[in-house]
Amino acid sequence: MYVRKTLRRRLVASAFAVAFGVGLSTVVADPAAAAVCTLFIGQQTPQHFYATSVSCDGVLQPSYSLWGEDEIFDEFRHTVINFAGSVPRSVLNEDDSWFNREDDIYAMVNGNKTNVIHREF
Ligand SMILES: [Ca+2]
Ligand SMILES: [Ca+2]
Ligand SMILES: [Ca+2]
Repeated sequence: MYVRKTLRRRLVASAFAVAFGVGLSTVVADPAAAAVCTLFIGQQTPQHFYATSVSCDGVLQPSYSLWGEDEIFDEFRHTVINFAGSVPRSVLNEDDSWFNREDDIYAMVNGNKTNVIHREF
């Protein structure tokens, strides 16, 4: 009785693992979910603006949101629409305390997170 129960549990577990494995590979195969997105931030202009842009799989994105990465909660900073990626320094200067001045900026686009740029803006 006990042996039979254990066997049944094992069968259920392995069936679940197979189903889960198939589910995972389906997600990975979906090109929309697996887009590789890259954030670019240019140099500061004399007016203290920075050009930002995001490309996913080589395609420039018209809109995305900019976030500051932090220890507990990441900070939402700005939404870019219509390729208007020029943002004032204050948007990117997400950490400005005496013990931490370095900023950690990434973008989100269609649920995809870009690289994080660590710089003092
Ligand atoms: Ca930060
Ligand atoms: Ca911050
Ligand atoms: Ca800063």
